[in-house]
Amino acid sequence: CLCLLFTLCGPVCPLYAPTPPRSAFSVARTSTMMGHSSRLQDKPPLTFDVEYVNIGGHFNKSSGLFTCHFPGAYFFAFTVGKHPRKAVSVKLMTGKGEVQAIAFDEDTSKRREMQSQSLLLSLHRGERVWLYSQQDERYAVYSNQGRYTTFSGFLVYPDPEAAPTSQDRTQL
Ligand SMILES: [Ca+2]
Repeated sequence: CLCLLFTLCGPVCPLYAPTPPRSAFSVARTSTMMGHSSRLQDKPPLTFDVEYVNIGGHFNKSSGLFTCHFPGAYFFAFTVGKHPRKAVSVKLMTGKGEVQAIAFDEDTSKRREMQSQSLLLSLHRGERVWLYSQQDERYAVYSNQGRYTTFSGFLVYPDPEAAPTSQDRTQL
């Protein structure tokens, strides 16, 4: 009987351990995205078509948006391909369009190359994270079935208030 077990071991009983927050994604693109100049001021997210992992379902590959469900410290990493004769400029964006980091290569040679970036970010609930590729004809993100372009992120440490407090556990 669980009631008896709980009486015996109380809140330290492993049967009553709360499920830790889980949030992790890893996605790839299998096609190139060419930049296009636009008079619009919007900065559309880079989208993806391959999903390796999407634990919690917090990343939407069609929209390119990650939405934080558990406040805490998150690790993000992305690698982008440079298209022949184009430059590459991809920014990691949060919130209302704040730039957090950039992967950049101004080289417009015919070479294909790759650039990457990684960082930890402290996110609040509902905050969004996405990649923005410079919308200009001089820029492109290269990829193909070899999956040059990937984006990954995961929760490292949830904020203390996101986890049940010892008081919450006592009330179980
Ligand atoms: Ca280069």
